[in-house]
Amino acid sequence: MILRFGVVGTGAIGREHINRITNKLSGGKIVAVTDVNQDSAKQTVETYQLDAVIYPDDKALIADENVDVVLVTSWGPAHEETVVAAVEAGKYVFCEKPLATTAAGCMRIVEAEMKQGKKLVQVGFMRRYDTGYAQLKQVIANNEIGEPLMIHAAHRNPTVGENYVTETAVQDTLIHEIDVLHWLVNDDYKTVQVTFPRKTKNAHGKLQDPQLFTIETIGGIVMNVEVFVNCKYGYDIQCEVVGEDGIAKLPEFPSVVMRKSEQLSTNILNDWKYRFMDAYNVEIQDFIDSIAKSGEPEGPTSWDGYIAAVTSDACVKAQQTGEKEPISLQERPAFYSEHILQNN
Ligand code: NAI
Ligand code: ISE
Repeated sequence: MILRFGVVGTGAIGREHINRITNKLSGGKIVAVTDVNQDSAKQTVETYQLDAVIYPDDKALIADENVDVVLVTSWGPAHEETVVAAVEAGKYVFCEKPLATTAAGCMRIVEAEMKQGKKLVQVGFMRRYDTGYAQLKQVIANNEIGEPLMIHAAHRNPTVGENYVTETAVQDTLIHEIDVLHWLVNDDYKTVQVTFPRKTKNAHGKLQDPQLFTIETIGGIVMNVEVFVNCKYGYDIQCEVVGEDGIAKLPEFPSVVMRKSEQLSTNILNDWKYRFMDAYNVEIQDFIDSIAKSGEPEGPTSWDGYIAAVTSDACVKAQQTGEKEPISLQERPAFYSEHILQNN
C-alpha cells in the first residue's frame, strides 16, 4: 500500500519532508502540492522531480480524491484551518507543530476528529522519536536516578528572522520542550512563570531574547527552560534531569573529537535539519507504517497538540503578566485514551 501525500506549504520543512518521503522512506508518495507562494510550489515540483499536481490552495488539494494524507507544513497560524478541513473530508493529516497556535484552535481539531470516529491526525513532535530523548526517558522510567526533582533545559538557535517575535519563542520554539518534557517524566504541568534576562544586542526590536521559563508540574518537578534564539554559536539542545539518586543528561549530538593546533574540539551543529534528521525520518516512517498496519497513526495525537497549546497559551500570558500563571487542561476524552500509543 502506498500512501498518497498532498503537501500544504513547500518552505523549509515542507521540502525536507518531501525529500525524505520521496528519496529516503518507503510506503509514501507525493501526489499534490500547494503553497500561497505558487512559485515555491512549482520550484519544489521541479527540484524533486515530482509527479504531482500543483493546486492553487489547500481546499482544492484536500478535495483531490487521489490525496490520502494532507501534510501540513505551512506557517503555524495557518495550520488550524487546513487541518479542520482535511479531517472533515476524512483525510489523514500529518501536521507540523504547532497543531494550532491556541488551545481553542486545537480543541476545534479534536472535536472534528472525534466526529469522524477515528484517529486521523499526527502532530510533528519529533523529539519523541529522537534516540537521545528515548534513552533519557528509559533511564527515568527504570528509576535509575530516583524520582525526578528538577529539569534544566536549553533551546538555542543561532539566529531568527525579523518576523519572529517574543510570542514566537513560545509557539514555535519552546513548544518542543513543552511537549517533550512532560512526556519524559510522565507528569502534567501546573504553573509557569517567565523571566526576561538582560536582552542580547543581537535581537531585533520586537523580540525579547533570551527568555527563561520556570514550569512546575503537578508532581512537584520544577523545570527551568532557557530559550535563546540569537545565541550565535550554533543550534544547541540541552536537557538535564536531576533526580533523587543521580543526574541524567541528554546525549550530545555525536561529533568527532579533534586534537589540532593546540586545541581539543568538537563541532556544534547550526541547524535543526541536521540535529533531528533521524528523528524526522523515524516519525514519518512510523506514521506511514502505523496507518498501513492499523488504519490509524500511532504517534503524538491531536490531544497532545491540545496539551501543548494550553501550556503555550499560559506561557504567552506569563510573558505578558510576569506572574505565575496556571496551566489547566480539560479532561482527556476516552477517544484519546483508548489508543495504546507506541511512543507514550
Ligand atoms: P517556511 O516559512 O520556510 O515555510 C512555510 C511555507 O508555507 C511557505 O512557503 C509559505 O508560503 C507557506 N504557506 C503559509 N501559509 C500557507 C497556506 N495557508 N497555504 C499554503 N501555503 C502556505 O517555514 P518552515 O520553517 O518550513 O515552518 C513550517 C512549519 O513547520 C511551522 O509550523 C514550523 O513551526 C514547523 N517546523 C517544525 C520543525 C520541527 O523541528 N519539527 C522545524 C521547522 C519548522
Ligand atoms: C523551528 O520552527 C523548529 O521547529 C526548530 O526545531 C526550532 O529549533 C526553532 O526554534 C523553530 O523556529
